[in-house]
Amino acid sequence: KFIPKKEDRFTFGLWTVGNPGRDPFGLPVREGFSPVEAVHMLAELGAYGVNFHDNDLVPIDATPAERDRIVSEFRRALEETGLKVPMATVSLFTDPIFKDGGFTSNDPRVRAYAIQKTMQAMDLGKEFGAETFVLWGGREGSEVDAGKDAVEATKRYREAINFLCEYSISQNYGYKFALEAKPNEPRADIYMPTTGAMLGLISTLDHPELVGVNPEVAHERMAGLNFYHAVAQALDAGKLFHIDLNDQKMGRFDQDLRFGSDGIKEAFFLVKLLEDYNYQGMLHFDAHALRTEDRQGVIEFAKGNMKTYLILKEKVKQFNEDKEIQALLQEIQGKKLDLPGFDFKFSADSLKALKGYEIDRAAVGAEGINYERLDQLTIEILLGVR
Ligand code: GCO
Ligand code: MN
Ligand code: MN
Ligand code: MN
Repeated sequence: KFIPKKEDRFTFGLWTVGNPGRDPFGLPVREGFSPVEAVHMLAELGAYGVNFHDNDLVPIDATPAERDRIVSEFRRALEETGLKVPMATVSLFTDPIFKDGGFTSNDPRVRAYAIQKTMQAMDLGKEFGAETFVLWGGREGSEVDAGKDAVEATKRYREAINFLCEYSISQNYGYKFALEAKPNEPRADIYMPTTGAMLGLISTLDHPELVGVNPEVAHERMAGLNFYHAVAQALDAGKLFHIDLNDQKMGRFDQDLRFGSDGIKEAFFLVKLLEDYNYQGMLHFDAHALRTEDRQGVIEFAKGNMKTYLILKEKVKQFNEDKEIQALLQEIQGKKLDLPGFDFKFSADSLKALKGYEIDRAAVGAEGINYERLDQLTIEILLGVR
């Protein structure tokens, strides 16, 4: 039970299980899984695929011959295991040239290189059949607002994404782009810090239909926001192209914890949202094992992410089938309005009916809503006593 299968569409970044446990204060504590090792390990655990930044696979200074060798070894591992590469992305944050951003840098030389590097990462992703291209602008931000005009930065961001959409069209790549917001880290303040801000940017693009979002649990929570709500808005907009699952305590540094390891209730409602609304995209874990772990710990970490998702999925089923909960929900959500002609859409009839509406304000205001009982039942499901 709770054994992951390909149909569950679980994916991991090469950078997640490849993480050697380095942090700003300390050296690596383990050897991360190399790309080929990661493919074999994840396939054995029942994952569907792996995703990568260009430089997770091919080092930035690789010669063409090295690139070819790496690509062919990686391809062989994928063929041997049947693992897929559904998503590709680009590192516009590691190399010193990006210290003040890529697409939004003040320096046009850097901006041009960032776009060129992204095109090459798109080419690389396509060699492995990637369909989604994630753009995370980790360095697109500032510490010194005097130095960069934020309106200009927004324009440059748009210009770069427009260019990349045209490139994808010109090459017949058919990519869907997924923009990933984060409020801070590594910059003090990152532009377009929330999923909602990204949705706003998308509506100003030349090809909004090609671009959606890649929300991440940790990123919304670092900002103290409700991730479930952010994902709901993206779903409603038809823009949930990808999702980064992990966990995070609010107000901390970027922790990248195992999915469901901290905010179990919010994780439950997230899984409920994805399952109830039949999200068909990849379930991507963007997290890494604690720095206390060796390679066996990394395997435990990888298994744990998937298992917790599957357990929560079962809890969702239980919640949806629970008679008492459903009766309560019927009571809470099934209220009737007795106002013929009014349907919440503006029309002459609707308007006329609404103008004549009389409500017993005091009585409705005094009705209890029963959320305490509902929430307690939810907790009892999560704690396994129902
Ligand atoms: C982070 C981000 C990254 C991105 C990745 C994909 O906090 O570092 O979540 O892991 O998801 O770069 O573009
Ligand atoms: Mn992150
Ligand atoms: Mn991170
Ligand atoms: Mn991420």
